[in-house]
Amino acid sequence: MVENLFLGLDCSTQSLSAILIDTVSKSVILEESVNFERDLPQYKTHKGFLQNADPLLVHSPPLLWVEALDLLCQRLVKKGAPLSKVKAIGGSAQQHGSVYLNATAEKSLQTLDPKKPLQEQLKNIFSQKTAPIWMDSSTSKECEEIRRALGGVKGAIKATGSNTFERFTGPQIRKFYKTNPNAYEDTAHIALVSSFMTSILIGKIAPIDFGDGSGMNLMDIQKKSWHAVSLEATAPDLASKLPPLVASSTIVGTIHPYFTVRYGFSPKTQVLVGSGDNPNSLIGLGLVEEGMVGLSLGTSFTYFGSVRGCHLDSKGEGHLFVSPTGDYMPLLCFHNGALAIEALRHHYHLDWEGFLYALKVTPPGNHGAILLPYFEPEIVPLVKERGLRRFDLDPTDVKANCRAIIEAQMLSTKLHSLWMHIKPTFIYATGGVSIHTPILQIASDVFNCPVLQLSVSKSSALGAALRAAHGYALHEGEELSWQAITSGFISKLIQARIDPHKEAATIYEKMQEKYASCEQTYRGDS
Ligand code: XUL
Repeated sequence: MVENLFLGLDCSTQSLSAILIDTVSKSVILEESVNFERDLPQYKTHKGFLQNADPLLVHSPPLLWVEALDLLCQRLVKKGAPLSKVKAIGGSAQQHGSVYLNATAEKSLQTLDPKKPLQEQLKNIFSQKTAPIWMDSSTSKECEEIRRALGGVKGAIKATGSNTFERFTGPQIRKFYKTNPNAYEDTAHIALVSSFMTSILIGKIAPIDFGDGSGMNLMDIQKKSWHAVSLEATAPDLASKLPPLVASSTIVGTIHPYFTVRYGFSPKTQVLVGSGDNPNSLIGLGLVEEGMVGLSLGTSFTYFGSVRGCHLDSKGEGHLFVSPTGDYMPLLCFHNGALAIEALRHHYHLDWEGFLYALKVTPPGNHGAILLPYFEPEIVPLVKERGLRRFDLDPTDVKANCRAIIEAQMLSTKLHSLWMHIKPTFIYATGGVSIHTPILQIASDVFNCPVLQLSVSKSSALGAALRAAHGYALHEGEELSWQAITSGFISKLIQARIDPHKEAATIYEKMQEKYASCEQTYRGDS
């Protein structure tokens, strides 16, 4: 039986997952996962991060990820995963988080002894024992300082693809330098979560790829190199602590003997540069051509796609990342996604059945009723204080309120994504809320575009495995199209296709203007 096996690893906020794929049969061979809170309770994390009295401070211990890697490999071996046949490994990780390594790190990584666990050998390589992660929002001051040096919001966007954001790595590094200058001085290398995990696999400090580099406020989004002015504004001597930036198809080394001896990987196993979970997920959903967009309906909602041109969001609400395909990946992240729907359901004492029934018996356009659902402060549009606002909507009309929240979420997504210059041909929907087709019908009608409902829970790990397959083929001199790599996998994941209803689409087209003016009124008032 001919097989071509590739392994994808994803170090997310709450777990480390593996997915093993065969690109000949286009199938997932097996999946395995380590849950940080449940499986490694000694690190005392809650949902993968450390509880802090200051809710703005969100850190995780990187040693937890180190130990999780050993545990994951043990579980793969126990399950009988054919690790000796894996040709290449691709890594994915939560974006923006930073790991601070001291001068002993390089040697410790190089000389890993297969007889001892990773955790024992790597516990002293950190110049800061905890890593700030993407949920940290304690760096407003540093954002302001770096933004000013880059010439304000527009300057920051033009330079790095995004306005300065609290969770982005540059502001985090600046805060570390300001609050702990000695530990900063002791830092020889700064890694992202993805490059840190890759460094362990290859036993040396790994480069950062253009995709994850775009989430740092430190990379020149056009030239794809470190941005000198931003580095200067962030911390002294920063260039010497950062690894090189490389394209996300780059093979960065072969696997360290630690993994061949201990877990049976082949010494020939190639390791691809790691990338962020969002760029990986773009590949895991098969969004490799312009016009294909992803709508991830989780706790927060994200909307992203693939475009050729470097189109920036001059309002600074969205981000532009480099895609693994070499094109660009615009992304919007809405805080009030599923969490807002849950809050509304809770308010009206409705279960999901009741909520979906309300969508069924109310008409598209909701007779012009609009609800702005800021149960939590919102990222897009920027709303700093939580608060609801109803326009032509009676708060006691439960059913109309249910329809209004979904219509507002979709109209907002459409309105704020205009800068992306993407006319969607298909919307690929994932995430917990996407199992509800009446919600996807509203998305389809608002965007006047078919929505494909996908069943995939580990799109980032799958994307990492597919990236490994693509990078390996390139390395072997074979030019494989992204379409050829992804299509066989993605077609198996499609559960349903939801087409737009013409009349509803016309109603929403007209409603867009009213929705925009309601948002403006709210922001003017608040
Ligand atoms: C994107 C972001 C999150 C993390 C989650 O900018 O902050 O999607 O990557 O892991």
